[in-house]
Amino acid sequence: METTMKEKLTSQEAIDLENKYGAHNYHPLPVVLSKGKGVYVWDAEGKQYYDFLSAYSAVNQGHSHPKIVKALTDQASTLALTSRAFYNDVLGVYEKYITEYFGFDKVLPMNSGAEAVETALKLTRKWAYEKKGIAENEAKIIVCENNFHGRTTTIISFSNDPDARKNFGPYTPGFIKIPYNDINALEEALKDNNVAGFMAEPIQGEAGVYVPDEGYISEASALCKAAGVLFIADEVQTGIARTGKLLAVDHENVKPDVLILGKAISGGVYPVSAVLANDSIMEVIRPGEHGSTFGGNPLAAKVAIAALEVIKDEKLAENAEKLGQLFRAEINKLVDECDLVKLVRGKGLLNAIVINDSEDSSTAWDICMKLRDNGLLAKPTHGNIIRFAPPLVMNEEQLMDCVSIIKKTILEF
Ligand code: IF1
Repeated sequence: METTMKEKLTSQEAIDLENKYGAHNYHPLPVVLSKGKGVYVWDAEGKQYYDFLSAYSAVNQGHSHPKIVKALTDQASTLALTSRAFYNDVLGVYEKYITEYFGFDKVLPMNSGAEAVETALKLTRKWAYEKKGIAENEAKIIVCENNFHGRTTTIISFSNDPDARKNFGPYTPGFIKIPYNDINALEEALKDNNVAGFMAEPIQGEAGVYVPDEGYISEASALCKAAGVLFIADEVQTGIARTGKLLAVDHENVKPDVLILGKAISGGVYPVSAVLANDSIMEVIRPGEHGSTFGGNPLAAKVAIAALEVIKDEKLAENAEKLGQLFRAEINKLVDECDLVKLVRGKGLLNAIVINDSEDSSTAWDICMKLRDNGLLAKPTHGNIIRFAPPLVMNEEQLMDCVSIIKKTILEF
């Protein structure tokens, strides 16, 4: 079919275009979105849904938040991109703002979460050689099984998800995998003097919202400190108020040596990511040793300031904590009522339910299709787990409306 030039595509036309002209690197739920505002999205035919995925926690501030969009449009029509070949009058202001906001000496600005993870890995290795004295090319970084840190060749080199890894070799060496939430395994791995860092998600998102035992993060951080190893927290998904605190590590008052941020740092209107660390670590990177064309551009800087201001101004961490408690309490009633839902788990508004069916069953997908018909969008992570992560601007009435949609859908199943 010729590419339609008419104003509004139907959902089917949009799907057909993507199928024909786009790489098939995703299997989206069959719904075509064309508008978003706050907790709502609308499809191409104008049907309204609650967004219970928030673009994988990138839209914590709600879709198209007016203050963030204004920052985007104002800066875009002033100065969008200079590259770092020159200074600009916004980046330094942003760097001061974000380092004070999270309590670190310096920030290295990037664009995607994976780029920030790669930056943190390079920083840790360089720190190992130049500060810790590990022999060149011998540095090792400990990671957790069932991790998700992005999709670059190095990152998937330490993934144990066959879909993420298969036929993308040869793989980058220098990583040690240990079981998540197993402090003894970490203690054992830290005996290797060539270990430079330990990177972990404070809650494993993609693995199915695995919340580690109380104390795991603080004990891990303490073990790293004692071993002279950097603790690297990947808060790309759990950060920016999602779990009921500004950062998930704040639940245990842990300050990581290296903090990785992405997604909601921009409220979802522009790709922004960042790596924060203190001078003793960040100073190992010198001019010309790392960067990217768009890293730290004025547009990203302005958008990120606005997005982070919204988090504080609208007390979104507190709201996520309150609504998260309510959500899990309500869904636990459903767990008692029907055996299709095995359990609900999470922190703040990062939650997931485990469906009482085999990993390879289509039940979770089928439930998400019914949820879509009933006006709520969510998607399974692995197999039989459905992640529920609405924008943090949701109010109690909307949440209870969503709970009744979820209950109705599950009980109808
Ligand atoms: C996809 C998952 C979530 C992340 C953590 C780094 C990154 C991510 C903890 C990389 C990105 C995204 C990627 C997106 C779907 C989504 C996802 F399902 F893939 F795993 F959220 F759980 N660290 N997660 O969660 O950030 O480069 O994407 O900006 O690849 O399908 P990115």
